Amino acid sequence: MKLTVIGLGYIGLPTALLFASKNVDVVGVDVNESVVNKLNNGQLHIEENGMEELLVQSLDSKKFKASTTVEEADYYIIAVPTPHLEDNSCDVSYLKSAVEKLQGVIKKGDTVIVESTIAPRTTEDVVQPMIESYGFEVGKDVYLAHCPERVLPGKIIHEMVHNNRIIGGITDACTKKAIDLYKVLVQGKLLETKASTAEMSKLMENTYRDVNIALANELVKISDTLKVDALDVIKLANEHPRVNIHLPGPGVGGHCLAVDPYFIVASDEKNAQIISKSRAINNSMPSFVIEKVNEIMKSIKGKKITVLGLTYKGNIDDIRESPALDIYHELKLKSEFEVVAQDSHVHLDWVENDIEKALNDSDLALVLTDHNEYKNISVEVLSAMKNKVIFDTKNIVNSDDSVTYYNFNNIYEI
Ligand code: SAJ
Repeated sequence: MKLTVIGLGYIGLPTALLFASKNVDVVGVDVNESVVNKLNNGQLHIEENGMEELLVQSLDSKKFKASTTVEEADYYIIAVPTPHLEDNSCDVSYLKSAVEKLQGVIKKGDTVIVESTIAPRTTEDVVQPMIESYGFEVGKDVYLAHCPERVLPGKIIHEMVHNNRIIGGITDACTKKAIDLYKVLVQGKLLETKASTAEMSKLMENTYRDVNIALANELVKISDTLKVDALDVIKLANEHPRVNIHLPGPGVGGHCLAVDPYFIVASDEKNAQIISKSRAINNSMPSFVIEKVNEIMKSIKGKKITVLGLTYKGNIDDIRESPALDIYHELKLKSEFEVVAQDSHVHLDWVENDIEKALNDSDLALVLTDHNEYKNISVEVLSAMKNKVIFDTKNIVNSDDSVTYYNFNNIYEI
C-alpha cells in the first residue's frame, strides 16, 4: 500500500510517520522546502512527544520520505491548515491548492481523504466537484472521505492510534475504502458515517467545550456582581452525577476551540445563537481580567505587574490565539503600569524565563496559564515582590497567609 500525505504539520507529520511504522510506503509532501530537507535529514521542525524516534525509524526503514511534489499513491491524506477568514468562515485556499496538486496524479481506484478541519459540506461542495472535474466519478472511479482527527497536543502519537475515529465517506464505498486504510493503524473504533456528519461532529466536539467554558465564564461574571464564590459553585454543582461545568479562565485559546465554532456560525448565522454568544463571552474574558487587574492595582497603589504564563494552555509552548498574550499586550500598551511577561516555555527576547527575576519589585503576579511551575511558587521567590499580591485566573497556585490571593472565587473582595 502506498500513501501520500499532503501537509507535514502537527497532524500530517505524525500521521505519515505512524503509517510508515506500519509498513506503508509513505511520501510526505510539504510546500516548505526547508521543512522537507530537515525531515529527510532526520530533523523535526515541530516538537511532539515520541515523534523524533518515529522519524529516525521510518527514515532507516526507508518507509518514509519527504518531498515538495505530490507522488502517485493508492491513498492521499490531506492535512493542510484551514484557518478562519476575516468574516470567520473557513479558509479553504490551502485545501483547494492541495486538491489541485492531485490533478494528473490520481488514477482510477485511488482514495482521497481530507483530515483538515472544515466547514460542514466542504467535502461534498468543494472537494468532490474538483475531483470530478479531473474526469473521475466520486464513489465509482475515485473514493473521497472526511476523517477528522481528534488528538490532543502532547499526546498526539498515543491518541492517533488509540482514539476512536470518525470515517465519513461521500458514499458507502468511499467509507469502506477509508476504513481499509485506517484499520492498518487505528486501534480505537472506526465509526462509519457520511462526510457531512463527520465534518459537523468534529466541529461540535470543540464547540461543546467552548460553549461549556463560556457558561463557566459567565457564572464568574454573575458571581462577581452578586458576591458569590463561583469556583465553589462549580465544585459543588459538579458533585451532581450528570453535571460537568467546565473551568473558567482568562479566555479560550488555541487553534481549535477558538476557531472551529466560527465555521458553524459562518455556515448558518441565523440559527447558531448559543455558539456565537459563547464565542463572544469567551472573547470578553481578557477585558474582564484587565478590569479586575486595574481594580487590584488601584487598591494597592501598585506600579509593576508580572504576567505569569503566555501560552494558550499549560505546559506547552503554543501561543496561537492565546488570551494571555492579548492580556499582556493590552496591559503593556494601554495601562500606566510597568508590565513584565514570564514564561519558561516561550523563547522570545521580550519574555523573561526566570520567575524570580520577573517578580522582582513587582506589585502583582497575574497568573494566566496553568504551567506546573506556578503551582508551588516558594515564599523565597515571592519575597522578591514589593507587594505580595497574586491574581490567579487558573486557580492553580497554592498560596499561604503571607500573600494576598485572588482568584475567581473571591474577586468581589477586591
Ligand atoms: N479551557 C478552559 N476551561 C476548560 C478547558 C479548557 O478555559 O475547562 C481553555 C484552555 O485553557 C485553552 C482552551 O480552552 O485556552 C483549549 O484547550 P483544550 O485543552 O480544551 O483543547 P485544545 O484546543 O488543546 O484541543 C482540542 C481538543 N478537543 C476536545 O477536547 C474536544 C482536541 O481533542 C482536538 O483534537 C483539538 O482541539 C483539535 O485539533 O481540534
